[in-house]
Amino acid sequence: EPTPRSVPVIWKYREMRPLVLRAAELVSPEEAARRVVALINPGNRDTSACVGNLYTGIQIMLPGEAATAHRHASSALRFIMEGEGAYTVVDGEKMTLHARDLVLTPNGTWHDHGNEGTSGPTIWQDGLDIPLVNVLEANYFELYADGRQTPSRPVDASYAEYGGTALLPATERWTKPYSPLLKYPWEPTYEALQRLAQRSAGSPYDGILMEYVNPRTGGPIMATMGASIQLLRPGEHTRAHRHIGNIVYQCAKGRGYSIIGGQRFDWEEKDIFVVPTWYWHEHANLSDTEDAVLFSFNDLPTMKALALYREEAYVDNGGYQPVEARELAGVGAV
Ligand code: GTQ
Repeated sequence: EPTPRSVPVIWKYREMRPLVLRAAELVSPEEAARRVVALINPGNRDTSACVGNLYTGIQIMLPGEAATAHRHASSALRFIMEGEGAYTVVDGEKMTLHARDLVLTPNGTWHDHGNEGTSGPTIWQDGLDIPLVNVLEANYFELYADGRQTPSRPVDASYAEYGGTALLPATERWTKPYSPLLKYPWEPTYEALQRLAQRSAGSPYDGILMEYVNPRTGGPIMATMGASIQLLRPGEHTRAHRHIGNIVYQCAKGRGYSIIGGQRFDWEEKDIFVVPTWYWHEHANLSDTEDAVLFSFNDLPTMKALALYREEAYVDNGGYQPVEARELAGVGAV
């Protein structure tokens, strides 16, 4: 059986936030290029990974600060934790960042970040496949010659073209191996979750689970990493399952706990925790009145592309049974 070196772990936001603010006192974005507090899995300290071959870190951008543009073979995503006024520019498209938005920086795209606000720091979670691409010895890194990008497309252009509706621009020819939609704002995401919760029982293992997809293909947002958002109804406690693939969670709303490999981890907003591959896990919403929402990203597209994906449901007598058909039908959709 898979025996991951990574262990389940939770990083509490109230403990991370002062460290991230301290980082902003110690180094400037000019010195650091990327000023990030990286979360390292205690089971695998010699790799800059939070779980499996996934990397995560907390990046902070103070008002008036900006970091230069670069690109690399690694893919990146960001889930915004707090603050107003920051932006990221991806291949000439400037996107405004707001709490709980998901923004993509697919592999090979130029990206730089800044904060034009006046009200305080913007803090976000970065998710990258750096350890995977490094272990495959396929990475490169290139600095942008002109420092920062001059936007060549209107602000939030991909969201105007691809987001918010089930309509796609008919004339567009998109051939790149990642989603043409780069920003998935929070409000419509939460509305979609609530709408689905009204008409669906959801998954016994995940509650109301929705995947952020490439609107062109219906497949995952990027070739190596996927992302999901899930809602647990008041009082909901899911059944346990395990699968191949590592998951990095951030609590977007509410409070609850997850039992991972028999250990309980209590979470509240902005806490980050990981489920290593093949660990049994279940989730519970601790509120009887409010829903709880978990954002997550994962390496499932990698596992599925390599035909390694498997899933098992925990059975009450301590045994297990394979989960068939419906989930496995996803294989090949990458
Ligand atoms: O924002 O470009 O946390 O390149 C690590 C590597 C962030 C970024 C990280 C990166 C970035």
